[in-house]
Amino acid sequence: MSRSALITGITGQDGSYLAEHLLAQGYEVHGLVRGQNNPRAATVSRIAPELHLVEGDLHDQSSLIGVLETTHPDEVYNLAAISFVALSFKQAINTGQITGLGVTRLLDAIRLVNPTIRFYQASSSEMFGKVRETPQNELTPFHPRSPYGVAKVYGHHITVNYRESYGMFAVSGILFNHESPRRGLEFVTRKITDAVARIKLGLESELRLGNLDAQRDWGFAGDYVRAMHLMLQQPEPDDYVVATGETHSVREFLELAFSQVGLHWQDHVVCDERFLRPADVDMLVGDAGKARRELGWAPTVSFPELVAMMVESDLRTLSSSGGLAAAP
Ligand code: NAP
Ligand code: G4F
Repeated sequence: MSRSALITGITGQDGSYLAEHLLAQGYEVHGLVRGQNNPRAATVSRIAPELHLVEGDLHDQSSLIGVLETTHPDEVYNLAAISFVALSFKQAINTGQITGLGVTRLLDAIRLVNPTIRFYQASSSEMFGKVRETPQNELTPFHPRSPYGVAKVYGHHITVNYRESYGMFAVSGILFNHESPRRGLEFVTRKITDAVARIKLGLESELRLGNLDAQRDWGFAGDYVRAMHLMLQQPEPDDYVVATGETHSVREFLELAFSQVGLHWQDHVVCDERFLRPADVDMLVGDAGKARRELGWAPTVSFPELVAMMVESDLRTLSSSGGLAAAP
């Protein structure tokens, strides 16, 4: 019999890649969609037509219980969150409710309906924040720098707590930044590649950004969803860092993205303090040694390949839509 999975956050970047990956492995896949007419549901259904969409919201625990009772998943992947760090400063309480407490609502629903379900929590390198050591691994202490990071630390600890308290197969994947042509336009990588394509096509002339010195460990989202699945196939539940082990600045990303279309970023980028954060994470770089050894996981897409993939995709999409399209 085929295995069954429930993915929250199905309309986000990772949701669609994970759905494709699990469907290719023969899973029956259910995706949780919130809202009465979520416009992003149609996009993910187009990407993964065999996906079953179900209604629910991390704010509403009875909706989660209902979904677990009707879909009977063997595995639950909790990808839903307010995931944009800048927004979390403006909506700190909402972020705590969804990105933090939402994890408990889902874990507790699983405990009540079927505690043998295997659970994946989408934890984040933002938990390391003001880093205590470099590179960061599973034992590095947390020092979050945003309401988002604080909420993710809560989500991480409650996942470990349900594992230790109730013997549940609950794991926390501490993933570093991962990007793709499906990345939301609010995140810096996609904001840059979309702008590069618009400027190249003559649709716009400038790009306004905040902190160009920030350094991130950027990988490809398609690689990272494989690690999520592998974590739930292990004999024992455990937590893993997933990262490339390389770090690059926003400035380096700009350099590569603009030069790919024969432009100089210095001619187009304007620093705008509206995009600075009350506190930022200066530098992240992960040590994914444990994931390599125990999961056999390794990234397949290099930093230059990732930038090229995203620029090419935005150029293609905008060229074919006359400058109207946002998501490929
Ligand atoms: P994303 O594109 O921002 O997607 C977030 C998803 O959460 C969307 O599908 C959104 O649905 C859903 N959601 C928000 N509030 C909800 C609620 N109240 N109830 C149900 N669903 C809700 O995020 P992503 O990049 O795919 O990341 C997936 C997860 O990994 C997130 O938890 C993120 O924090 C975490 N993470 C991401 C990265 C990264 O670099 N991408 C790194 C580490 C950890 P709507 O369509 O309804 O808005
Ligand atoms: O692309 P970002 O918004 O991603 P950030 O803050 O690193 O968070 C992402 O990765 C986390 C994993 O570490 C996830 F948990 C989280 O959900 C999300 O997916 O910003 C990256 C850097 C920051 O330092 C930011 O200050 O880019 C800097 N930046 C400079 N100008 C900008 C901009 N970021 C955005 N979004 N927009 C700008 O104009």
